[in-house]
Amino acid sequence: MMQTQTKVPTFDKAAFQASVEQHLLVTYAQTPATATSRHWYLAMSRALADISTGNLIETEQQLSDQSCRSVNYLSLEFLIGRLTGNNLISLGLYEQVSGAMAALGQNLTDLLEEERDPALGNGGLGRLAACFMDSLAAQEFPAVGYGLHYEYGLFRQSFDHGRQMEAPDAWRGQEGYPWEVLRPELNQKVGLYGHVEVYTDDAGAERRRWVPGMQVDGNAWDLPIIGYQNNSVYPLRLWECRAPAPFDLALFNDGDYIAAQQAAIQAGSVTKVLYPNDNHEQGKTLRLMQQYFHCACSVADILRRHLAAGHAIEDLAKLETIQLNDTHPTIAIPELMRILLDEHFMSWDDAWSVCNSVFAYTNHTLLPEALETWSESLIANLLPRHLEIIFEINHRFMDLVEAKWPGNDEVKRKLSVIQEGNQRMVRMANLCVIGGYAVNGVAALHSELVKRDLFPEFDALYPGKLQNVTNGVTPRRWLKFCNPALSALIDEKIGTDWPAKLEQLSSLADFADDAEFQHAFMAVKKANKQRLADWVADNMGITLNTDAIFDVQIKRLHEYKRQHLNLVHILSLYHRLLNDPKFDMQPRVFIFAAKAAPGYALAKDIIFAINKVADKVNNDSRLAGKLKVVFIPDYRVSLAEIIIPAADVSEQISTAGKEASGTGNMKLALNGALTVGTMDGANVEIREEVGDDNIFIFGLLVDEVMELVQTGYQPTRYYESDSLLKASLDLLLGDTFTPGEPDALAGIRHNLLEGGDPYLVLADFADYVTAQERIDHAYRDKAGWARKAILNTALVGKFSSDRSIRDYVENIWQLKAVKR
Ligand code: GL5
Repeated sequence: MMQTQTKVPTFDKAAFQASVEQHLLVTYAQTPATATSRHWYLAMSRALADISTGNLIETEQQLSDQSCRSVNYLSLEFLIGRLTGNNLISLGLYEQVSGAMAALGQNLTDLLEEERDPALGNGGLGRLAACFMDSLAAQEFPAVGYGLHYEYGLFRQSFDHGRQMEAPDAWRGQEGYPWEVLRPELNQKVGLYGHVEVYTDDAGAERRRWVPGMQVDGNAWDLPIIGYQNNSVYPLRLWECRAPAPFDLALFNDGDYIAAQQAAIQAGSVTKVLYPNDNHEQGKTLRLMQQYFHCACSVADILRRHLAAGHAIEDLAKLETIQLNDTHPTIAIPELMRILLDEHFMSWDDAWSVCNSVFAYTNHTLLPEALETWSESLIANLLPRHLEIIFEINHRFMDLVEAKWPGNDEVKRKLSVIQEGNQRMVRMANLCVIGGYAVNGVAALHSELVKRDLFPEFDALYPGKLQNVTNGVTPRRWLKFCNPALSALIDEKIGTDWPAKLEQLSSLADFADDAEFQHAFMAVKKANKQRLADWVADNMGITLNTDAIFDVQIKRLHEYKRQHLNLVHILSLYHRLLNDPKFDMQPRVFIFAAKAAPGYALAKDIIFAINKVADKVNNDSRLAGKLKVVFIPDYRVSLAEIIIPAADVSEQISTAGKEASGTGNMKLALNGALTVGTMDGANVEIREEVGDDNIFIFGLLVDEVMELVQTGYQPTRYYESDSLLKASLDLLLGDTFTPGEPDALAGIRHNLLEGGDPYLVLADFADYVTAQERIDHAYRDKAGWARKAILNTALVGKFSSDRSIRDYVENIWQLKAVKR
């Protein structure tokens, strides 16, 4: 096979080992005799970070010297997952370091298990940001990721008698995270509260400026984003909020210890914890503080880089673009306007034209409860000057609307940044569309719905501004690293370039009917199922049969994702196995993993119900092992890395129109799982790629969903007319699954019947059952199934995040790759 040349650093084994032992001693006060696995992992990672930090600084310098245009990816979430294993792959040092550590008596695989996932994100949106950083570095498109250095990441989940419990996630441990480096020279000052002052400048002009009532410090922590075998390293810069002084010495000396530390406590709380909501906004003051703190530090850092490289402020848009990951960093728009107007004294028009060519915005959801609005009074209090600027932006925008739709107050009300009502609210999405040069949805269907349903008038007003960039996932983490056995098999067949050129996987399709390849492919799947089964046995004490179909639904718990549709189907299987002597099925293991937002009661009830049903069916000997249910606790990136390679079936069953894209669907298909899914999000495009024979599509289409809701959906009609559905739902009554606690699961049934079933679970149930029967039937044909699984891996090359990034680069950011 032809291989292209990749750049990997030369590896000096003895020097590396010396560096590890040096860190062991100097950083962690251990000798090889006293060190635990955790110490070895920490010292090894520090030794590797020494290499990447050098490259980070050199890359930074090169990009600055060459005046390269960069993208600044602003996101409140980066769900990066463990870095050490992946970085070894990017550095091209996996084998060498494994050998070097073995010679020190350490097993690399065990050491990698010592790393706690940095869970600085909730779900798909945060994980997408991490995949995008990986793809930017892999293709050497200059980039800086800007996020927050949360002291606590997404909560740790455990189950107590089936109920979700939450505990803080101290991801850095006591020793600190070995990959991060503090950059005190980049620290920023950030104001909050206060008032706006009017003054006359030297030329006699009246000007306005913000006089903050409080100031906090932003400390910069850099994590290295290591380009895949190319020596480029970009920063993921995470801001930590601190008080300018640790305490007030005078108060402390007076003995008032609490008051002395008040400012530090307040500042420390800003980046204390990640808000655990996925696809949902909460409108809390502290959250707005987080958002502003993130934007103020990031915008200031972008301007610092720009000015330090000797560029004029007016040229900002030539060298920098800022991508807003959802509306969470919207306040960066008025923040940049404020700096250009009040600190650089630009005219409104000039400042606006800079802003308008710097910002672009990605929309990740149509769900109304996730579209952020902030109360005007809250912004007035926290950011008084920004509110003035928002008003001015809106005022000028309303003139534009008037010119386009003269006298049409309805359209003005709809497009205005200010939503009228008892409490006036600021609509962040509208501000993004008005303030930026591009807006994109995250899958073809979603982007169409953004234009058709969410922002039709904006689309008419700004033709071409609303675009699509279909999401993607990094093939380095989501195939090469997480599925080494399949990767080795692919290497053998098509060479080793595919991790950087995923479309090359399509040549695997030539082997889809090759019996030997089918055998090898399914042997890998079986070994991956065994790896997962071992994990489940060790951690949960449940034994799984690896000949069974491994049916996987892993994602945040949300009504629209319909884990409860999956549950009702499981109940229907249980019912049939016990009551229908003619019913037969392939053994199936239903695997769930999901966190519910702590305040989301129904989502937590669904977790409880699945756990209770699992307890019962897993121990019911009448089922002869045909049905198993496992809910794996504390879902996180490192668990996804074990579950995904082991999946036969991928559940992507959201109500059509609700899941903007999904990215788990891509990861699972890439690893040879067959999708059972609705025509929603990126499922639509996965179907286009793999073909109808290799995916199980069911359910109402977007327009059918809308029509049903508009004409008055009555879930009870489905319940009354479908005896299997009725029997399945009625199993939630009584105490079949909750001995001694009758009706403990009835809330879910109640939500579906009396609660109106807002996500149309009952309407899609019958078709879902049929799709599941097709799966059962297809799995019986071993060669046929292997063919389908191979074709899934072969035909989803489009969903590499490298391709997504190239779409952004070509259609939105206009960047050039810069090779090191
Ligand atoms: C999400 C969407 O719900 C997903 O469909 C999408 O794949 C993801 C990335 O674009 O963004 N929006 C959101 O708020 N979260 C998502 O996962 O958390």
